[in-house]
Amino acid sequence: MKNLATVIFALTLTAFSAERPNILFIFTDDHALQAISAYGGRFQKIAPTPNIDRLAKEGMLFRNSFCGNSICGPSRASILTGKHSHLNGYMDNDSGRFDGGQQTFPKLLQKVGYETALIGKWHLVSQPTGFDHWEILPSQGNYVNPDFIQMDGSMKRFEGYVTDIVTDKTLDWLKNRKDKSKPFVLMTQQKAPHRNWVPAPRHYKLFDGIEMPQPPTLFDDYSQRIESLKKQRMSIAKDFEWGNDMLMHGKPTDPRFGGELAFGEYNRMNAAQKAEFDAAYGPENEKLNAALPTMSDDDLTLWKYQRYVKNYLRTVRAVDENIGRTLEYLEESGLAENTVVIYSSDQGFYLGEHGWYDKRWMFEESFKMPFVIRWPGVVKPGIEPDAMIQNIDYAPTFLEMAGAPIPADMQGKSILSILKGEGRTPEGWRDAVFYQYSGENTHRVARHDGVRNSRYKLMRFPDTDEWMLFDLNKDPQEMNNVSADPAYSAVLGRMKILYTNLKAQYAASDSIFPMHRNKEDWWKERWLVKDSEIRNSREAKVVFLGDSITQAWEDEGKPAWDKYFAPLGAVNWGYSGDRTEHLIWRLQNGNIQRLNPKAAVILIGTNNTGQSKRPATETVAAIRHTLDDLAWKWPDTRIVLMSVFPRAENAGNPLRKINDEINEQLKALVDNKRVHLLDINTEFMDTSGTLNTELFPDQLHLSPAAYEIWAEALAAKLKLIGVK
Ligand code: SGN
Ligand code: CA
Repeated sequence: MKNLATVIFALTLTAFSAERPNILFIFTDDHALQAISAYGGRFQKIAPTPNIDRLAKEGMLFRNSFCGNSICGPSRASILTGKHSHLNGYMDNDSGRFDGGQQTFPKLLQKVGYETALIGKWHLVSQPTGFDHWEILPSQGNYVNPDFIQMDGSMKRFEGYVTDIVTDKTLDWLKNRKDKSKPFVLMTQQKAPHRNWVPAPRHYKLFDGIEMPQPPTLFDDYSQRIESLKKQRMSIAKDFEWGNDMLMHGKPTDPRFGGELAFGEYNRMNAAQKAEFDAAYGPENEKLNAALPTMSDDDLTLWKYQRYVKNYLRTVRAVDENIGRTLEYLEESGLAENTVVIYSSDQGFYLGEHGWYDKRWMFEESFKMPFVIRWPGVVKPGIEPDAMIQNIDYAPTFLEMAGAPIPADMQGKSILSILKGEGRTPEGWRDAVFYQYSGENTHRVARHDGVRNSRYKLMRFPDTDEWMLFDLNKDPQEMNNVSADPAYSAVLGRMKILYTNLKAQYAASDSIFPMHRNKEDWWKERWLVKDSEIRNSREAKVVFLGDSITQAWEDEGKPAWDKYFAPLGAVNWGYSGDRTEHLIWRLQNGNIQRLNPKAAVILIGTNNTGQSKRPATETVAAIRHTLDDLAWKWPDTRIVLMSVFPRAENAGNPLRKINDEINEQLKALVDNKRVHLLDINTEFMDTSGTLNTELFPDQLHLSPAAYEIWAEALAAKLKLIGVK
């Protein structure tokens, strides 16, 4: 039987190879739709993108293409896995690291005989997996004379401009493929047009003397929306650096420049490159320096806007030219016919809308991703489908293109039926998309999640417990939050239901979305004190992470703590009332990452159960996320995962049962190497499961005697796993 299956599989493969398409995924960083002329917008005539436009004309262009989390790493992780951030584990760039052991579409394509390659920006911290060939930029990469990490881990520098070099490498790979009988998937991923926008020398003077049109919201005052909007640090007026962002260097005379300027990319240039740069930018910089003393703040903002978008669009020009080169090669080589070409970017971007640069917000400009696809003979040219698609759809789409099965745990949907069906939205296709940005220090954008359908957008800001609702038909610029407008109360109600439903559908939950409790004074106080204490606890061997039951090692548990754990310099990181999302927030913020403990003891989850009866699966997913997070933060730390303690006197109590379910599921998270389980629950009850109320006086918290029992068992466990 097994042999027959193998034969059939091999036959299928051979049959496939003839027709299965190659996939060329051309992907950039931060390319806004409004900077692609095929999408229209204000730069259409001034800064056209003829080669991307050509792809659109010969293929399909999706206007309703969205990101699930508008930043780099998370978008890329969702593309590779077909899953939203909370399931692939890469929630933010600050603390994320891609778990390359997980299922990804390149690995699945390898299994069905595809050759896989990735060249350019990666930004997922861990090394690529699932690629037969890769050559990547370290982290964000550089525009000027970039370095590339090689497959053996070494770093090589290449002279020239990054966008050209990534394309050279792409074409080289295509030309020199070893086994040309195999179909391929090639991801060619540009740094451009990411900050700091340094153009190719041939484009330094492009757009000189041209006045770039402004968005109507350049001087947005953020009225009619929540206060959080004012707190971001991505404002053209206030947050640009004169050196790195405005491309100035040296020591300009006017004090408003703030002294010596840092311009990192300039420092990478050789003498000839510097001379060429200075010849191009020098005169205009001098002019600004001279004019500055009499310029108003608004005039200065306008100057910055002009410089910013020109440089941004110059970097786009190089992207577009290189796409032209690539398309030409596909034709020359005869590959064009059987190669699907996709153009996309990890998220959109603000080009002055709302006064901003950068992304992160669920507003249209950064929520949207360009998505243009050409597939000769399959995709009917010139069509713009209406369907709402998202980056989680790419993986299942590529798999279906290749005739590979789509694993059930991928959350995206293949768009193949849209591609083959002349762009019509298939029956039962989604009518709304989900978004979640879990916060980062960079640019101080408040964490938020939300949903958008074809007409409305609902955003929730958990830190301030606020909502925003926009009517996109009447207010496409999203200037007027109507969540408190009585005329929209029914819409708000419906959108909140949609929000709850989509979250459930994607197994996203409050349990896993980082959350602080700074509104509660005692909590904030404890956070500040504990976080500063940590700086003096570098030697701590054991860290206890949890809720009130952990916190109370400071009270009921103190005698036991002093005896067993104080000698280890243990740190108590318990916060009364905390749920999993609070622990996730605490691990994402502050100084905790600086510790390097031998062991961490985790007891969390009973408040997910007790405060809102959340299902066990949700709580366990959050605990799993915490364990993954710690695998990255503290790779050498042993984890003692405590089974959640029993609650309520009676074994049949519904809350007790949820905790029992949690404990059952926790077993699957344990490998007995890094993560160890300690379950001492039987110590606290009789054989019928009735809780001993002398040990648990309020049927939830422990008495001093119970702490003594826990301490003894835990100390033994720590010893067993080598922590002394
Ligand atoms: C850098 C940029 C930020 C940008 C992040 C994330 N600063 O930190 O402006 O938001 O990357 O971008 S820079 O001056 O170093 O360029 S992302 O595309 O990787 O998500
Ligand atoms: Ca990006």
